[in-house]
Amino acid sequence: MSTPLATLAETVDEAARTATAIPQLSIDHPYLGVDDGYAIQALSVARRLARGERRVGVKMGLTSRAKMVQVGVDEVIWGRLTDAMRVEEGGEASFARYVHPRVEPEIAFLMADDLSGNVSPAEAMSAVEAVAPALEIIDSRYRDFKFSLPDVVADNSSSSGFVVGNWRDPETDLSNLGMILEANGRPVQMGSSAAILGDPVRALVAAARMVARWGEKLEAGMIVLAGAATAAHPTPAGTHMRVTVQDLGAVSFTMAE
Ligand code: OOG
Ligand code: MG
Repeated sequence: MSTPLATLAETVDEAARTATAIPQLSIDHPYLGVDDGYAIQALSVARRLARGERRVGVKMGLTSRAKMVQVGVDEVIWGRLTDAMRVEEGGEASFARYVHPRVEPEIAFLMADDLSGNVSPAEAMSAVEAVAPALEIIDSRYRDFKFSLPDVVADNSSSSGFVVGNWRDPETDLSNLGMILEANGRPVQMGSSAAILGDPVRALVAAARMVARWGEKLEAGMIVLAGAATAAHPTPAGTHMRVTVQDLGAVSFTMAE
């Protein structure tokens, strides 16, 4: 008999809550599919909300070739962001809260209007209030940061923190902006926003479509992360991380003890 999805949701949620690495769910439960992964994710985030966290957005993942290659999964995925994951711009995150955190250079959208289902890039952009440079802190709860597609989806697509810089006019052309990720002042990844599905706006279009499949929408006021333009960088305690995005500016934080 297969383990109830709610039990698996408790397993990944506890792993995240206590920053403890666990074996991939797919090892003991090889029958799990991607839809099971999304069902487990919804149940595990519901546990966070029941503890008082507030839903604030959506993160897209594996929207660039570099990311797909880094983790060996080649499908676009999404996850749910809560207020507890937000790190203040220029502030500190606590290393103790993570298993093996990595940081990624991203672009964030702030929604002005609800958006859901099949939309064109122009329709998607007309629902955007503002855009900003962003950093995502990802942290797989699985040992050695190794997982299958259903595993990573169940683990809320490795969501664990995000930092958003100053919001800018959404008229900014996002299609080919240089992005530099620095660790303690040293450039560690360089790329272009074009690496994000050819244009980060396509990540927003994909987000609207993918959440609709699970009866959700991108709601006015929500933040949507487009996914990393480059591979993620391992971030031990004592690392100051910063991304500079051409035309959008910089955003940074420090990974403290
Ligand atoms: C999955 C999450 C990927 C992105 O921006 O591509 C992601 C992972 O790499 O653990 O957030
Ligand atoms: Mg990301």
